[in-house]
Amino acid sequence: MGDTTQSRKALESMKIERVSLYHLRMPLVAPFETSFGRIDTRDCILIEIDSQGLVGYGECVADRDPGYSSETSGTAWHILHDFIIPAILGEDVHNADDFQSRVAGIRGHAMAKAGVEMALWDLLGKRDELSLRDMLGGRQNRVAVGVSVGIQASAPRLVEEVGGYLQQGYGRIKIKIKPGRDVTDTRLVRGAFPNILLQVDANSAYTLETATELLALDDLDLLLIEQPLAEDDLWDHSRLQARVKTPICLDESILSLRHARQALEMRACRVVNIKAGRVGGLSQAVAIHDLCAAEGIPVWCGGMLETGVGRAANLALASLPGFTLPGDISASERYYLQDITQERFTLNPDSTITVPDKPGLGVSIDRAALERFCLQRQVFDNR
Ligand code: NPQ
Ligand code: MG
Repeated sequence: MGDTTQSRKALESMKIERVSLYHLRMPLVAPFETSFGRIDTRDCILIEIDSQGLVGYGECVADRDPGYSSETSGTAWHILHDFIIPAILGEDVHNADDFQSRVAGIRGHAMAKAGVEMALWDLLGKRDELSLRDMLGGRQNRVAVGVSVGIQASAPRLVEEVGGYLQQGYGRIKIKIKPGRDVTDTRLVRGAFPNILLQVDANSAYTLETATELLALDDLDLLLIEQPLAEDDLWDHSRLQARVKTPICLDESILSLRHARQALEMRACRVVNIKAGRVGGLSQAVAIHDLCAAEGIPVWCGGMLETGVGRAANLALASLPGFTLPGDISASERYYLQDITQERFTLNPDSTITVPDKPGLGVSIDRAALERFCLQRQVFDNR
């Protein structure tokens, strides 16, 4: 009986009647600096899909500049406008897999695809009255989280900043590093807070040669060293991992399930950061989670300074059982004074955030905030 219901739902149609794009620019509460640059506003594209009386939302996490990734809000707009939306508008899209097969001929542009896939999950959940957590196979009601701390003006200033987040209740700290601002900064933080869960993220700022500087981090009891080398450099990560006992975690390098498998096979990392945007959607993110779980590799949910929409999706994803390390999913106030969701996410005293349990993503849009942050809007109508 259960199987019959499942297959009926899987084949139920979901006609894509209208897609609306909103290019948003969100002011941050404070500038955020990484090895690739400093921002004080965050761009994204909100995708709204109307289908049979329901509305689903998804967030494309590409930023204005190609710093973290080669995708930008501009490339995503182009690919959505010219290729992805024409591939689905007016069509019956059954589920995430059906969507992925319809866009399989569009090479790359993972973040653009992931934003649409998220909106489809939101619609499917609203139609079937299931939360995204339940659809993905999540188990927990609350997920462990940490905070990502940007590069500060000085190392003492960084210690102060970290102290502030510990005060707020964050149980895991990640600090951004770059050449010249790595070992000294990290050592000072470790000295000030000997017992905290601490990790670093270089966002690809080193080469195998310059990474010799980072060998000194091995004595600082870090949870992991995230993405020291280039995105397209799995091999040198494996050479570096052989030289350090601290686990290397790959972020930018893991662009697909295949990359994940090959990274594990060549021992390029011992931990994997999963971001649905980077890998082309929540379905790929779950597949990478499943592979890592089978291989005994811990994973955690990365963050892209998401609005409440993407944050809700991250919480659902991070509730899967293999997400055993705290995610980069902070409270809304870490990044935004005003968000575009009615819901604001707050930190529980045990450094967790509660996973939404309403249908789909479980969030509703604050239309006034959406209008306020919207730079450009376009509607694609098939009715
Ligand atoms: C990371 N995120 O883990 C990313 C990097 C990052 C929370 O550290 C705009 C768009 C700004 C994407 C800043 C965190 C960004 C961004 C940082 C991604 O590597
Ligand atoms: Mg990272």
